[in-house]
Amino acid sequence: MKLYRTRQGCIVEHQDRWYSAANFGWDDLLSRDDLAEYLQAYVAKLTGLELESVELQDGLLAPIGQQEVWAAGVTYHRSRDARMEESESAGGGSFYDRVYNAERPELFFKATPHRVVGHNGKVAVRRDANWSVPEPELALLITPSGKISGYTIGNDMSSRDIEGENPLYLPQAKVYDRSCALGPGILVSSEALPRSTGIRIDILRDSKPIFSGSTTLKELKREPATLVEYLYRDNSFPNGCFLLTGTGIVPPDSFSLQHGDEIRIAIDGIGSLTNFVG
Ligand code: DO4
Ligand code: MG
Repeated sequence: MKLYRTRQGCIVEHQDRWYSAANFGWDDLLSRDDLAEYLQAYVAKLTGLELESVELQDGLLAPIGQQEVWAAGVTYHRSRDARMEESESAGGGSFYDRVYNAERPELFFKATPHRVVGHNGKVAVRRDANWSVPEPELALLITPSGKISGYTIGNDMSSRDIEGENPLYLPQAKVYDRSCALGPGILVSSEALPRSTGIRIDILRDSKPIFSGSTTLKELKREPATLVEYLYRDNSFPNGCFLLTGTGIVPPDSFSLQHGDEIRIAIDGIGSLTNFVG
């Protein structure tokens, strides 16, 4: 079952059928621990009343209301390696390795809702950065009580030169207007995703592929539930939150995003998120 936030209100997709749930508030739905069961009971009552046609492309919004977005870092070996290289001259040779192996994960604040764009929206690169990359990540939807109730696709846009210059610059490398994309919708499920779940990115410049990469959740070093447990320690989220789980795909060092680039991120079972740099 998938849940979309649209200009016409919430829309539920279940077994290839589409149902309007326009009478529900987004934040109320996202706060429910029983979201999957609740929506299933809702659509069961609506049999025969599904939408005739759904024009999602035009009306689709980022699947976020009042939630904060947080992110985990250095949860894949590939990210650890890339970070150690980019921060070598700042003495980063050891601290990324140490956090990769430590019990406590790296967790950082990523975005407030107004910094997030949805499917087909424009993500930004900082004007004072000269090495910018997208980070394709599985995003968890977590309820106020700390339950994982769904999944979406996240793009943790990052300025590698700023982050590499000094680790204390991480918030500037990560948090700015349109630095985060989420969508297209939410896969509503409290089941863990299979480890074989694939994550793929394709970046196109002038409609031609310039970088592609893929990984699977087998490479994710931390359990999503453990990341959530650390995030919720002495921290409350009245409307729930999204947690990006880290990137396992890093383009070569020669690559930096340019205005007009198209970024496509796909995660098995969830869908495909497209954004443009602008
Ligand atoms: O440690 C810096 C950020 C790491 C990150 O965003 C990632 O691994 O995805
Ligand atoms: Mg990241």
